[in-house]
Amino acid sequence: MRKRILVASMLLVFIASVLPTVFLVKTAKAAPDPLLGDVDGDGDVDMADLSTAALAYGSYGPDGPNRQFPGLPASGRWNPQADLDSNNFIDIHDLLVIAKNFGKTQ
Ligand SMILES: [Ca+2]
Ligand SMILES: [Ca+2]
Repeated sequence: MRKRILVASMLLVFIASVLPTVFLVKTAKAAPDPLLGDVDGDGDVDMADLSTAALAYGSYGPDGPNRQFPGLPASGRWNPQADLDSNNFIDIHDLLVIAKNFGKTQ
């Protein structure tokens, strides 16, 4: 009889220790993937994103591993959020990312 009580007690302790972990795993939400083309980060791809990227069109970032113009500082209109392909330059490829995802929301 004592052995059954001991086993039941150990089982209860085990369940009590595991239950919060199971609850946390079920309720935890993974962070959503970033929405490609969402330049301003508001959860959709719309004209605001396109106009922000268009204002930065032709600008380039500071020297970096993907630099386009070695030795030059970032141009005045440089907006790293609009550099959607991370090549340190805002060009048609960045606008195409927005066009492909235009209208999408998270
Ligand atoms: Ca947006
Ligand atoms: Ca780019």
